[in-house]
Amino acid sequence: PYALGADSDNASPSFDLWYQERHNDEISFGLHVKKTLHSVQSPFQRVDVFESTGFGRVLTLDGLMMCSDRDEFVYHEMISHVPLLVHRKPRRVLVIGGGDGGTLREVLRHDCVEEAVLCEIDSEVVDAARQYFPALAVGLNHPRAKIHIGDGVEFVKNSPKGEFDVVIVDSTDPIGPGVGLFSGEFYNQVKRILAPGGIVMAQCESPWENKFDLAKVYGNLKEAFTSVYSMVGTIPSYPYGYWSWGFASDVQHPFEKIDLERAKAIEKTTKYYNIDIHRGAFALPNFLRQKLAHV
Ligand code: AAT
Repeated sequence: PYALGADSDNASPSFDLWYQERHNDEISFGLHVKKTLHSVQSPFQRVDVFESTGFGRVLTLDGLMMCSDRDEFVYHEMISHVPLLVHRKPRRVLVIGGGDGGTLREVLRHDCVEEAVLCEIDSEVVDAARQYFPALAVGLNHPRAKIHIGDGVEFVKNSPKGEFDVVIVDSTDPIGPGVGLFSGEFYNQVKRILAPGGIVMAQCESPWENKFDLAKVYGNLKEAFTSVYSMVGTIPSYPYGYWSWGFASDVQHPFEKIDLERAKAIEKTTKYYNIDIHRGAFALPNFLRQKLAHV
């Protein structure tokens, strides 16, 4: 009848503990917390895991939502399958960030990928995923995955020219350790380590967030690559529920030549991605077209 306490299995959402992500000084998103599971301060950020009644287990970094059991599939499928199904034959893939393992899990569904290298700055994220997110950590434990703990900016700078077919920037927001992963200088280095025909796919925040300069980040991508496209998708637990990613390449169009044979096999295993979604994800509303008009 009364509040049972946040650690109780049948906690009532009317009472107890709530998590709130403050997107800015005006807008926030909240979840009822069933149980807090983990909280550590790493040298880079605060890492928390909790069980929510609405979205299952949740990973936050410095209090910001990174992934939830319920909707992580949208982000991880789109950031991975779109570039991998446009590239003719992706053999070597680099994931920067993504320490939860979700992107690796999707990348390694592609049998043509011989090795997927992950460069995550914070080992505490990898450890938390292994302990609390077994469905994501399958990617980290995959025999064709190679985990490197270090700064993605340095890793890219030190990688040989033409080393990767696809680079996926699965990074945090452009604050804290993630800042360098949105700069033009970084994207130029990414271009250097891509083999001919290479593609970069980068997490690019919500088009609704006016405090984040989307045109600047897409502009930085455009400094390095001849064709840059914005892709959008719906992720309920991320700010505004509406997300964008940047697809950049010197030669590839993001959906005119999808490898349909491989895509048909992949779409049998996915919960969000399918060939229609792939094509439709590049259809942008006018307010976003306008934001990117000068890119
Ligand atoms: N897979 C979806 C979750 C993320 S996590 C992004 C990861 O990038 C984090 O684990 C963070 O530690 C790592 N990271 C941040 N900066 C660097 C860096 N310089 N080098 C390598 N890894 C880094 C993405 C969330 C999307 C944003 C949601 N608001």
